[in-house]
Amino acid sequence: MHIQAITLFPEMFTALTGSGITGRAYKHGKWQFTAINPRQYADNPLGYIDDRPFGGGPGMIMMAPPLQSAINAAKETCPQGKLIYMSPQGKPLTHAQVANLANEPALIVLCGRYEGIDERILSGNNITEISIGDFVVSGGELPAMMLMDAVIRLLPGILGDERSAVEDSFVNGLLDCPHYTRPVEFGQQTVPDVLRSGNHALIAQWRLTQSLKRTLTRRPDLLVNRVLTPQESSLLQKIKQEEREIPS
Ligand code: 9D3
Repeated sequence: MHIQAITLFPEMFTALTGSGITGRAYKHGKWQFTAINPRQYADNPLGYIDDRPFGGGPGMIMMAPPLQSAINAAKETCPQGKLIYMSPQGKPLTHAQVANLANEPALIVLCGRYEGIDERILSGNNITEISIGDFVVSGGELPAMMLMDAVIRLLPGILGDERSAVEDSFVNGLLDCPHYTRPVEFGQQTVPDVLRSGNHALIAQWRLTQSLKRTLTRRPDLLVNRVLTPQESSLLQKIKQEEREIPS
């Protein structure tokens, strides 16, 4: 997959090309990255690409002409690239959407700064607007990098253990269970006996129960839209029963 970022801060993306799983995959040629800086298409010698908003108000707006030139250049390199604008006005990113994006041959990710971009870039191009959640960050670069990281780890041959992608939280719609490793005793806290019992059916049931409990208390919204298996339903019933018997 080829990802092109349109950004005033190309150097930020070295976090993805240089480190961790995404960095190793990049070195192995599993994905390609190029950055286009709209500043190179500025029509003035000082390289300004922003201007004051019509109608007044605080902050600056990224101008349409240099952004359109950058988009055109990106399309030239990646004609089949899906165009994405990281934006607080977009639909919040979901794992299902990440999985769909992982099937694209190329992505062109536009990162905004200042108060945003001239609306005519959005109306004049086929652009998908994507947010990363209901909180404010300073620009589109970190959101773009989060999207890219999520997509890249789903590309074929990236994760060492292919199972970890399948068993992720959100992939199965429940939060993950607690995990433990050595040592068995850590201060006053010990590893739950069941995990050292060697009884794999019992371990699987314990893990599923923990996942259901956590999802019920921390993210009940996830359970609303999820179809439960008969085993999950009966475990959940038991959990709710216990809650009524021992009120916290
Ligand atoms: C006062 C209006 N604000 C819009 C919600 C101004 C504003 C805040 C932050 C304008 C741009 C930004 C920069 N944010 C992004 O570019 C961004 C973002 C975000 O702030 N939150 C969640 N997802 C995203 S994707 C891009």
